[in-house]
Amino acid sequence: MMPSPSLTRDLLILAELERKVLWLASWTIHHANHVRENTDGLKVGGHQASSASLATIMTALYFHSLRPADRVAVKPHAAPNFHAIQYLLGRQSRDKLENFRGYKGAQSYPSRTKDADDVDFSTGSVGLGVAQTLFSSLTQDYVRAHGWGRSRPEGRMIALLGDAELDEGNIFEAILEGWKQGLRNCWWIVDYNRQSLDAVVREGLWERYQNLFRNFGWDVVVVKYGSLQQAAFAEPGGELLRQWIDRCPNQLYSALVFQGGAAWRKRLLDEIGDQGPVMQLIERRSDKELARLMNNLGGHDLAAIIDAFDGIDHDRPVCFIAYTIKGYGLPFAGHKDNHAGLMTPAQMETLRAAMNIRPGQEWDRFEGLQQPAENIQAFVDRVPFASGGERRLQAPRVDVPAELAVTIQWQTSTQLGFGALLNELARGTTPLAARIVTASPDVTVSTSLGPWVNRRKLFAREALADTFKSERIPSTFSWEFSPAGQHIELGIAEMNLFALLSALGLSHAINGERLLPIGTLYDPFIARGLDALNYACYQDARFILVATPSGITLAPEGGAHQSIVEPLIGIGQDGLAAFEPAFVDELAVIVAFALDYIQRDGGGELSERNWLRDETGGSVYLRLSTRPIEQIKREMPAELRQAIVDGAYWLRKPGPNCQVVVAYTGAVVPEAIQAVGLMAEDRRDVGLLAVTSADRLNAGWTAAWRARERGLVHARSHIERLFGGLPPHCGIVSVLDGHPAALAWLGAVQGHRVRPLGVEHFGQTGSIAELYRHYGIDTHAIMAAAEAIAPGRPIRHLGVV
Ligand SMILES: Cc1ncc(C[n+]2csc(CCOP(=O)(O)OP(=O)(O)O)c2C)c(N)n1
Ligand SMILES: [Mg+2]
Repeated sequence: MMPSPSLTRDLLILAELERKVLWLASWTIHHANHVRENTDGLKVGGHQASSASLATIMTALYFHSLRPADRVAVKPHAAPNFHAIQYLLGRQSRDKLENFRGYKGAQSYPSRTKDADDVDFSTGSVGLGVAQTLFSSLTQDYVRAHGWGRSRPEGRMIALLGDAELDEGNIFEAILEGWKQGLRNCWWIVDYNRQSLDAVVREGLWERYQNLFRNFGWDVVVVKYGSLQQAAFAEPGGELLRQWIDRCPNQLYSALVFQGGAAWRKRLLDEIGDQGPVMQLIERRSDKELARLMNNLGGHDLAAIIDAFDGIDHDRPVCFIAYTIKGYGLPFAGHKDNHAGLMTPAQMETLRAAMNIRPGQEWDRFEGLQQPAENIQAFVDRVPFASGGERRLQAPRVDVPAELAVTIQWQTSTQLGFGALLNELARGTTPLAARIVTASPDVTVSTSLGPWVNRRKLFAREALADTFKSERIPSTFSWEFSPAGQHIELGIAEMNLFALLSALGLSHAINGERLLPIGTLYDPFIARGLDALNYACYQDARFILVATPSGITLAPEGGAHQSIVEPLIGIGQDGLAAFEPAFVDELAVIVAFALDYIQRDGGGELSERNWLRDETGGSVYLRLSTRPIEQIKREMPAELRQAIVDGAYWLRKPGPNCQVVVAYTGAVVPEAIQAVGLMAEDRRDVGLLAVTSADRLNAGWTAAWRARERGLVHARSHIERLFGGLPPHCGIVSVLDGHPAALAWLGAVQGHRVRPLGVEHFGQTGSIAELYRHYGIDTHAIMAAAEAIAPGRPIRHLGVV
């Protein structure tokens, strides 16, 4: 296809910009290694080869094809290109570029939270940013189907991905889910350089990908040959050249790219040079021209790429497989070891000369260009992508009442309580309920979301009736899909749940419409999607994660489903506030807090009350249980409410001569209460501490230390105030259905001895009583621990339980 005259004009400028992107990205990395002071003796990576591979495609995308509503996840190692492009667009500072990979400089991998140049989606852990675009597209559809955000045009969610990213399983889980959900407006552009970190990829992979994507309803566009190659194929003998290229193994092609023109000539003449006109085709070209021709793969040809992008006239998902050369335009192009390669100063000087850059003018936007600077600037000023103003959107906060209504059965579990709370919200007509969107990977009913879904329905762009209902077959659950539905049912892939929560949880910034996402899954399977959860937190997506059932308390449900490490994840995961309540009234307080907390975006100041980042907000993890527990009938004064949110309160306040404190979390509460009752006769002033959030309690404690070390001598955290009156000699027995380390630190708060009980091994099924006994978190274990840590007369009831 002949480009239009205006595109031909644009192509000249785009070619200049492409050179500029390649130069700036290469120089940025070089500068970090050879110019800026590097005190650590570490190589400041930067992946010049990996970045160069995408220079052409990214130039075409950002300076031609993207529209303001489009959102992009950039391959982690193409960060230098991204920063260079934003710099050329006037959206990145020279300062940040000069400080690439440095403290507060432009980030190694594009980061929504740490970069200042308008990153749409963070990337770094390969595969996750890619899936994120798919789920962002579903989120956009969800928002629009609910009648929100329609005044803005639909955006395309685009991933630029390395070919080896397709090795990550989460990509395939996402593709399958996308197919189920009717994915649209999603482009994945594969940088098909046929190299990963260590290796050159298998032959013919593109064909596998092509079949796979087509099977799931994607359009697949292979951009293999550049326009020089296409023109050469039309010359006499050209067809033979094309056939040779198609047959050439990846390794050999890469090796020849690295070796250059003379090597190409020798190889081509040896293999096809005796076949008439193709010899002339080769001989007509100098070594340099021949290398240029053979390097002119589709992914390095602006016209071919733009043609492919502009050729899409539908909203179905598209996978572009663009042939590229890793390290294109640089001395190590094609070399299989080039992933971490850095150009030497001498090589950089050669590149500088080729780019016409004078020493000292390396950062100049217009240095070395062949066209007048004002033409380039005028073009940049017209770039459609940059013409829409602020791309990071905002949405108002949705009001959350201080108290959520719920009817509490006298004996119930936190999981059922959660179902009842959502059911109550679903009955109302509040804006709060309207903005909630739930999701679950095939455990909707078994995590108690059923009543909510019955009322609020499942989401799909096309309505779909529940056949069981229309056939009048009795069923507890109505399974009706509609565009107004508020539950997204996923297949059993926890990675997808987290990727979806990450996308839903950024809707305020991406779509300008706030969603309050709640995802449910079984607690042990957090581990299945942990990297995606970490990724969601890293890019500051906001959601509530409800994990149930948990621990060994799920008893007969099966040893393989028991979770041990998750309370430590709750403590360790940045950006995630973890709670594990025992009673439903506590849960109601925590859910109300959580719905508000996930909407906060204030400054990073610590609250002087609990030394937590309560103004900044974050996401929330609720670890719940299926164990029915006798509830306490009580008032919920503001003070108790606050203590529950801060992480702990005295269920039984210790007296001045306290010998033992039992600190418990979650479903083991009956054992803790019983143990305290039974040892009351033999130990003085026993205290019972309900820990609703080991995470927040711990975070407040360490933050108060930091504040004191900065000179704020009066800083006191919540746990320090609670333990303030404890005599030094008392012992602490901590207990939870999870790893004991989650509460063991309590002993360090005031220097008390602590015996941490918890679960360190797993796998046995049985009744709760049998398992608590087996793993040592039952009443007996608590009392035995108390007797050992708080010596005194024998605890008489120890023999009874
Ligand atoms: C989950 C994960 N595992 C490993 C890595 C380390 N790593 C970074 S890039 C890379 C290979 C990338 O190859 P490809 O996607 O083809 O990109 P290219 O460098 O060829 O452009 C690996 C293994 C990572 N970033 N994330
Ligand atoms: Mg690759």
